[in-house]
Formats: sequence, C-alpha cells, structure tokens
Amino acid sequence: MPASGRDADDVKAELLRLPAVTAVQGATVVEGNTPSTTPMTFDIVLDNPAKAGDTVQVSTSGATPGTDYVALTNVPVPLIPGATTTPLIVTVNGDNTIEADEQVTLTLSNPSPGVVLDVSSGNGTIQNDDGVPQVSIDDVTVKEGDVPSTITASFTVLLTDPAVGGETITVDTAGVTAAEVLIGFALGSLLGAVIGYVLGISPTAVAMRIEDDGPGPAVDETTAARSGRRGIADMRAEAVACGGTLDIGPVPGGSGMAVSFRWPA
Ligand SMILES: [Ca+2]
Ligand SMILES: [Ca+2]
Repeated sequence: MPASGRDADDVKAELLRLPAVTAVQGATVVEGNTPSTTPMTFDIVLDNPAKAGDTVQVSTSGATPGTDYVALTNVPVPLIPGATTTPLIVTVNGDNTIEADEQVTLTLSNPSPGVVLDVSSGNGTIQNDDGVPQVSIDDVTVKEGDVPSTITASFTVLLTDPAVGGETITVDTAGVTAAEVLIGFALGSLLGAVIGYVLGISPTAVAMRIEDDGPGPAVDETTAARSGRRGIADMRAEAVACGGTLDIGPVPGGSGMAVSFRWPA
C-alpha cells in the first residue's frame, strides 16, 4: 500500500468518480418585450458530483448575440462541489419584433483537470411572443357644448400587440357633417335659431337649407309684413351681419324657393 494510504484500487475508484459532463440542458423561455429580460437556465449535468475547484468555460452562440441575449465568451463557471447539476443563466433580452423562435447554444470548453466533457453543448429556445397587431377603436360620446365652445372627442386606437414603431393607419371621419345638417326652419326665425343650434355640431362651419312652399305670406301675416318684416332682405342682412352668407333660388326640380345659409361665409 502506498504511503498515502491509497492503493491502486483506490486510485482507480477515484478516477472512476471523476465527474464527466453528460448533458447541457437548455430551457425554453418566452421572449418578453422591450425592455424586459428573462433568465434562460442551462443545467450542466455531471455523472458524478463535482469537486471543489472543478470548472468549465462557457460561450454562447446562435440568434443574434448581444441583441437577443447577453452573450458569453469563454466565461469560467465553477461547478458546484458535491452537486451533479450546476445551473448557468443566460439573460434573454425582450423585444417587440415579429420573428420566428430563436435558438441559443451554450458550448463548454477548457474543463479543469479531472473534469471530462462527454457532452460539450446544449440548446435553449427563445419563443417569440410578438404578432401582427390587430387594431380596434372605441366609441366616444361627448356633449356638444354651447357657442362658441369646441369639444374634443378623443378616440382610442387599441392594438393587440405592441407596435414595433413606424406603423401607421389612416383614419377618416364620417357621420354628421356641416353640409349634411338639414334643419327644418320657419321663415322669420332664421338666425337666432341657426346659430344657437348648429354651431355646437360643427365647430368650423355650418350649412343649412331652408325651403318654403312658395305661396307667399298668408293673409293673416300681412299685418306682420306691414309692421316691418321684409322676408329675404332681412334674412340676408342678418346672415351677413353674423359673418355668413345667404343664397336664394328656386327649388331644384320643383316649385317654390330655397334659401341656403352658410356660416362662416
Ligand atoms: Ca416580444
Ligand atoms: Ca420578438
């Protein structure tokens, strides 16, 4: 028996217990979005427990090093003494890019004496979690307000996935417009009612059309006419006075007369 107390069988048994890496098991992680990061764990698996001082070096490759994950190059990793598994974390950087799943390879090298690399690499997967955004928009109700106020109707456009940046959509408005507002209106009460009623609908312009049936004032209105009502002349003057215009002409395709008022002129 040697002076050390170990015989050949002891040395042989010790050699048989030298740890050998038998697997490098990478994880699958969901990528996440900017600026989040996600740990991807690689388990360095040994067939026998590591001893104090056992180390390997690790490097990463695959996907876009430094962008998709924090790259490692020949980084020494101490194996956990007495353990058969040593975890090693690679930091995955989230992004908002629509892309395929990506693979990260962890490669082991330069084991310390007594450590054998039966397996020297393993793969992990970054699962892309970005898709083509679907767009929706909500409904908005606002109170129109009074002259001369204007009211802002704020619509919210929602995406199902975060925008990458640079995407645009075209929006258009439809519905009530100044030109579409048609208000039945009695001759003689034109301006006061029009200004108060319509400006809240369109903050920039208003148009309306007034028609009569053409027979002219009734007999019982004669007194009113004689008392100062001058019909169209008064209406036009009041339209101009408030900054609008008044157009008068025959009703298209029919009999009678039409009066169109627009504000501002
Ligand atoms: Ca993402
Ligand atoms: Ca992505």
